[in-house]
Amino acid sequence: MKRGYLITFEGTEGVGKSTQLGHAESWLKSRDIDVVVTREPGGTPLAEDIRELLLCPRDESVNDVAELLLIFAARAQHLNNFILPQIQAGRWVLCDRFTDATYAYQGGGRGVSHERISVLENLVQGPLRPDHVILLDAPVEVGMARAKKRGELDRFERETVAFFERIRSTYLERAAQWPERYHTLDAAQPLAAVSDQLSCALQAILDIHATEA
Ligand code: Z5A
Repeated sequence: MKRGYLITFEGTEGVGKSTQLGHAESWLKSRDIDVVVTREPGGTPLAEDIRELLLCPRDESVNDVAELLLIFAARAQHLNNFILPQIQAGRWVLCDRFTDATYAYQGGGRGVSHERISVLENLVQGPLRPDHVILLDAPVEVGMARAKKRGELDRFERETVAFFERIRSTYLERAAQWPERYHTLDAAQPLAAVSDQLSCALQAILDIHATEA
């Protein structure tokens, strides 16, 4: 059986990843593609428990390496118990965030070295990397304003504008480094216009894989 693909959705907070992931799911399903949707941190019961630990605001300061290890612990569980079996069964996995988020948040945001992240990436994932990354890019203030409308902020959402600016820059640097893998959308546009951009990106992805056996 032909293997499936891993398509991840990335961006700073509130840019519309979850919303557009729903659009991608419907768009692909309407073209008879077997799709499953998941998220990080999370995606299995244990990984969702780790997500709670990571997002919950707390008085104790969280050490950067402890945060990094928790993220990769959740990823190891999610990858082996969910993502890989789905890809091997021929399904397309749409994942709300993956390791590009670690480079952006823990690397760009917290200042953990990319070399250190890369060691864990290789340990947990071996050679696996997302086949495609949909990057929703918008000025930080736009996403923050959208996220704030939802009420209670999690531990990451309480960070400063400067923190999210570093994250956005890291994503854009990575998109420039791997243009064949990254599809960057202007997420500051109205919802329907972003969905139109996403449909074009998905068509391009379908065209890329149409010729594969
Ligand atoms: N994290 C990490 O540090 N390291 C890692 O390796 C990983 C994650 C994997 C949880 O992620 C946190 O984990 C995340 C980074 C960290 N924290 N932060 N910040 P998450 O994905 O669950 O949390 P999030 O980034 O904050 O996602 P979000 O808040 O759910 O935002 P979103 O999915 O991008 O946006 P949305 O929910 O689709 O839309 C937000 C609102 O805007 C909503 O009301 C929409 O209706 C509205 N919206 C969406 N698009 C538009 C447009 N185009 N116009 C107007 N309004 C819009």
